[in-house]
Amino acid sequence: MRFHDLAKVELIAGDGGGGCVSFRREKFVPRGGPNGGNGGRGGHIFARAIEGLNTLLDYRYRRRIVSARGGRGQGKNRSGRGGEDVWLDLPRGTQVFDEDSGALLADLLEAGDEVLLCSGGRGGYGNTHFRSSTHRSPRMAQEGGTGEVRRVMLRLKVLADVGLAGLPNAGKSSLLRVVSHSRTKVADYPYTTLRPHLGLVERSYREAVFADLPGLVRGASEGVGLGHRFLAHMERCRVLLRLAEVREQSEGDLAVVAGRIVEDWGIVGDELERYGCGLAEKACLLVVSKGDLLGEGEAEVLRGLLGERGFGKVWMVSSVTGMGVEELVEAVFGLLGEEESAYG
Ligand SMILES: Nc1nc2c(ncn2[C@@H]2O[C@H](COP(=O)(O)OP(=O)(O)O)[C@@H](O)[C@H]2O)c(=O)[nH]1
Ligand SMILES: [Mg+2]
Repeated sequence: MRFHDLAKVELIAGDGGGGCVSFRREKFVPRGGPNGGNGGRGGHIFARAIEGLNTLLDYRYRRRIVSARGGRGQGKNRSGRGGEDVWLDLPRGTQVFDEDSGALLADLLEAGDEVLLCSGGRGGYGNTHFRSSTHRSPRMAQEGGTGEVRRVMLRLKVLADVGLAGLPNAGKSSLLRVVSHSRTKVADYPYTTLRPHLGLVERSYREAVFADLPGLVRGASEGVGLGHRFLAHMERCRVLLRLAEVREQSEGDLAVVAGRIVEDWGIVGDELERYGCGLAEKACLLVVSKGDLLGEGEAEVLRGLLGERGFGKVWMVSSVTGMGVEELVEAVFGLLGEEESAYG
């Protein structure tokens, strides 16, 4: 389920500082010329995508963001200080919409992508600016401009509808290949390292994007290997499939097979839980892969054994024979439908 992928924020850029009215005062110069400096510009408000953020949670609590005013101009032609700019740091994949018009202002895909959302007001001219041959002692200065105000909606795009989570060799890539027939329609996600493989899964009029995310290992949530990146990607999937394989080395002892499956699911589940960010609460299906390695009738026995251990609802599939694959896809579409109606 999507937890923190929407936030609304009001942005108020600082006003510009006013210009100054001032005249030189020097010995022997009875009436000096104007020397009022210009006001400083108000701070701008920018947004940028940075590495290492995964949610918009921060912006749920920062409803209003304000940048500083520009300083007033001063005598001796000193300009006012510029107001400091403010940067909104956002996760990659955040879209910024103007809340009132609904227009997409920016799609911040890569770390470093940035956009100016609100301009600070311009600084007002000091009276020096208004001097001319006919107007040698202007007593006027300009007010600073008003900073822009804008309400924006931030939305973190989901990476994929369905994420495949499992230890290396669990059969994730193979499953992605058999469920998706039209991979070419899905562009590679523009992340530089640890690129998830995406597959478009189409069944009659419905479609969903599945992501095969390599890199889950024990300790991933502590940042072992690329695990942390993997989990960050997972967070941006709506439904997870937790895969565990039927291991060939188990020599046909189904109790051992069941034990290993439960253990593998557990490792994956532990990492999801330790990572936090709502990963453990996401809609999740438990999948047993490589079901073709089971002999005649063994699938049912294994199902029974898993049931005894408290895993009553499992999907048994084979990417080799196609066993159980369509039932799994059906179940996934069912979950996605529920999730959509719950979150509008
Ligand atoms: N017998 C059998 N082998 C499979 C199945 N799915 C994957 N494999 C094999 O298991 C190994 C790992 O599969 P892969 O999809 O690359 O796993 P991943 O590391 O989770 O992506 C490969 O040698 C696959 O050929 C399956 O359904 N049945
Ligand atoms: Mg793989």
